[in-house]
Amino acid sequence: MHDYLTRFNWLKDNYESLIKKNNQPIQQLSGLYVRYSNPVLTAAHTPLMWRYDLNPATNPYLLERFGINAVFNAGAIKFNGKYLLMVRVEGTDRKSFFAIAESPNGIDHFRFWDCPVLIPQTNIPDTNIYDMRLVAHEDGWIYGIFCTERRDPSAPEDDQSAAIAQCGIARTKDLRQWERLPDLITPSPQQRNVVLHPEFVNGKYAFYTRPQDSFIEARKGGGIGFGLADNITHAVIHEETIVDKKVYHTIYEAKNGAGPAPIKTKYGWLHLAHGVRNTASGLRYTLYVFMTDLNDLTKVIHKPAGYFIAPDGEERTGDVSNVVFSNGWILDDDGENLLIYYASSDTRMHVAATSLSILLDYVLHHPEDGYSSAASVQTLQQIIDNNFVYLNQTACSVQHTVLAE
Ligand code: M1P
Repeated sequence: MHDYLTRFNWLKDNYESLIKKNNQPIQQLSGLYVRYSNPVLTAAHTPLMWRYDLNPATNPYLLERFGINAVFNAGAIKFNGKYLLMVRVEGTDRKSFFAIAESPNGIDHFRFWDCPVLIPQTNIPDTNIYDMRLVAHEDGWIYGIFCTERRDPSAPEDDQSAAIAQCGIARTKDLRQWERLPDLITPSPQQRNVVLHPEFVNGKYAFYTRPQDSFIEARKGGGIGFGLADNITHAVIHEETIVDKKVYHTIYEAKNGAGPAPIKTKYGWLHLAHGVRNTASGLRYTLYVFMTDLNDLTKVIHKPAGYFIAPDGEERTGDVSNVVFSNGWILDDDGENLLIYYASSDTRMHVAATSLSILLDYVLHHPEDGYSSAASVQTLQQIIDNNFVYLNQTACSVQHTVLAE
């Protein structure tokens, strides 16, 4: 009993000091956002009540009875004045489930609600559910759009990894009781990273999709798609239009996917997405930003070149290394402060803080990709020339010409 109590107090003290840790901003060279010194959520943030049977009669050694492997890819929403993350919690058994953690300021002191979220099943039970996008739709519901994964029924017995990913839909008014709706039906054999648009479009529900032919690779599919469904209780998309496609030798050459639901601004809809490229050490996931037209949601009108957030420092390593992934952001009530929640390497959650003004400046003014080295040099030279002019000196390119003569 003495050992039990010592261990219990040690666990409790460690847990409380982790939750109470203050997060410090870290300025970034880019000026686009600030990172924070600590992840906002890790596996160690999950309540002791989940991981341990606290009864010394049945767990005298106070061993973990339920292992949590990782906490990542969270949907986000501000609700009743609190910043909520609906997190993908992954057990050591590899199954994911959803749980909500709450913070008073969105930056630190996130604490999980007592119980995980129970998402009802459809008549084809999910094997694994993950990556929820929380969307407050103008119809008055809060939707949870997530990935549901089941074993591919056509796979031979010796293939135990072939899976089919589809889009699950649940809705709630209070984030506690969830109603499950039938899965989204689309022309694509696999769907992941589906996001509901927050407004009706021509009286219909609009979705961003990611058509793909196989479970991991986009192959002939890929790109961020867009489609309309007549209703949400039996959501069917008959036609997917590609809004933002894969492109050779970019950060989204292998595949890409929508992040959180886009934010409406006076210039257009602001999107955060992830792009995936191939490297010798495997896939690299980074985040990028683009804007679509207010009247034509399938038209990209601004798209800065390259990534907005890439894995940095400890973010680079984890269960699936070299990955940043985001499916949640919160634009605060002032319409200006913007918190971007992103996971690193399928392991932990972080926050990056910025403002809508900065993000708009970025999306409107950061140079676009010219899709070649020569075009990049031209873009760079233009910036240098402008700087020389601004600094009241002869433009660099002119100097070069003069020197060469
Ligand atoms: O492992 C990296 C990510 O891989 C998937 O994303 P995508 O479908 O774009 O490849 C998802 O499983 C995601 O959860 C995961 O973080």
